[in-house]
Amino acid sequence: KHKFWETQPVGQYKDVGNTSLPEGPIELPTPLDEVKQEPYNLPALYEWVTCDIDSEETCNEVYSLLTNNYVEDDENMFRFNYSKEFLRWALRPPGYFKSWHIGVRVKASKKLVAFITGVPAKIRVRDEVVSMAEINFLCVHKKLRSKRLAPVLIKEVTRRVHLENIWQAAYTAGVVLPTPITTCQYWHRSLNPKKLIDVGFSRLGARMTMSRTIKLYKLPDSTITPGFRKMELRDVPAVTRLLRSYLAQFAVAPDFDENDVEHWLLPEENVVDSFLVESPKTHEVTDFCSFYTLPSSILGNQNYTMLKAAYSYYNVSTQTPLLQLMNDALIVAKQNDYDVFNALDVMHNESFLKALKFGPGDGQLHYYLYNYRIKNALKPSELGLVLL
Ligand code: YNC
Ligand code: MG
Repeated sequence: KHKFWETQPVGQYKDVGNTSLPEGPIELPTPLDEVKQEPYNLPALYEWVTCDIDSEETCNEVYSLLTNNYVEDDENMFRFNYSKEFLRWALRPPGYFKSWHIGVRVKASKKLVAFITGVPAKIRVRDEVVSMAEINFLCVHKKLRSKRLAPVLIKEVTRRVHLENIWQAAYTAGVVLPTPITTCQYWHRSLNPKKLIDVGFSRLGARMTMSRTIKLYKLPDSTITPGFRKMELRDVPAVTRLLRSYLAQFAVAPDFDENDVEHWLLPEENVVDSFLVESPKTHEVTDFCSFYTLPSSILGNQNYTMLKAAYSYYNVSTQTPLLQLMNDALIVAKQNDYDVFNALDVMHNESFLKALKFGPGDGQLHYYLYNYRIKNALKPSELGLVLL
C-alpha cells in the first residue's frame, strides 16, 4: 500500500505491537564515504537547486510556491500562508545547513516547482538525546502532483542529512504514514467569532445568535497576572532553565540550550511571541507562554483574504495556574488582532482547552520519527514537541 514508505527505516505496520523489537535506531549509520555523493535523479525537465533563503528573490519564490501550493484544510477553504519572515526564522536556527533547503526548478524556465527542508535539532527520546533533522515544507506544485516526486525529494533530503552525519529525523503530517509515534488534534479558540463565522471557519452554535456568540468569546482588555510581560533578551537564561526542567517530563521533547531559546522563543514581530511572569516580589521568572504566527489564505471569500492565527508553542506554569496563564495569552493575542488561537492536545494543554472555550478541530496531526523506533505509540500528553 505504501510502495515508498515500506522501503524506509520507519516503524512499519507489520511490526506494531511486536515487543521484541528494541526502542532506538532502526538502521546503523554507514561510514560517510559510503553515503551516495551525487543527488538522486529527477525527471529530465527538472533540476535540483539549493535555495538561498537569505536572498530576497529566492525567499519570494519559496513564499509564492508555498502560498499557492502548500497545505489546505479538507474542504479546501483555507491554505497556510507562512510569511517570508517566518520562513527565514524557521529555516535558520543555530547550526542550520543551507544544503538542507532544497528546491526543484524547471530547467528551461527556472520556475521553482517543489521544495523540502530540514533544520538540525537535538531531540530527547526518553533518556537519549538524539541529533535529528526536523523536516518541513515538503511541497510539490499542484500541476505536478501524483508523479512520485515526493519520494525523490524525501530521499534527497535524507542523503543531505546523512552527509552531515545525522541519521534520525522528526516530522509531522496530516496524512497517515507508517507509523505515527502519536496522533494529535487541533483545538481552536475563537477571538473574532464574527469573522470566523463569516468566512466559514466556524458555525453559529445551536440556539445561538451572533451577539450571544460574541459575548461568549469576549475577553478582558488587559492581562490579569501581576508581573506578566513580554520576554526580553536578558530573560534567555531563566527561560532556558524553566523550559528545560519542564520539558524533562515528556517522552519526546526538544533539548534546548540558551542559543536555541534565543532563536526559537525570543519575540520577533509577526513570527513568534513569548511572555513570562516575573514575580513582583522576588523578580524570579516563574511562568512562560508563547505562540507563533501562521496566517491562512481564505480561498474564495468576497470580504476577507486572510485569517490571522496564533498557534500555541511552549508553555510552562510553576506558580501561575496554566489556565490563567493561557487566558492571558488569549488576551494578548486578541489585543494583537488575531482571529483565532490554535493549540494541539500535547503536553498539559488538555487541562485548559475546554475551560477556555477551545473547540475541537477536524483533521489530525500525526507525529513521526525517521529511523528511530518507539515501542508503543505515545499519548499526545506525553509529547513535548511542537513543530512549525
Ligand atoms: C507527506 N506529507 O504516502 P507511499 S508535511 C511524507 N509526508 O508514498 P507523490 C508523504 N510522505 O505511500 P504528491 C506525504 N504526502 O506510496 C504524501 N507522501 O509510500 C507520500 N501537498 O508521492 C505518499 N505538504 O509525489 C506516497 O505525491 C508518496 O505529488 C506519493 O506529493 C506529496 O512537510 C506532497 O501537504 C505532500 O505538496 C508533496 O501532495 C503534495 O501528492 C503537496 O506521487 C500540499 O509520498 C502540501 C503538503 C506536506 C506537509 C511535511 C513533512 C514532510 C515529511 C517528509 C518525510 C521526511 C522523512 C525524513 C527525512 C530525513 C531523514 C534523515 C535522516
Ligand atoms: Mg508528484
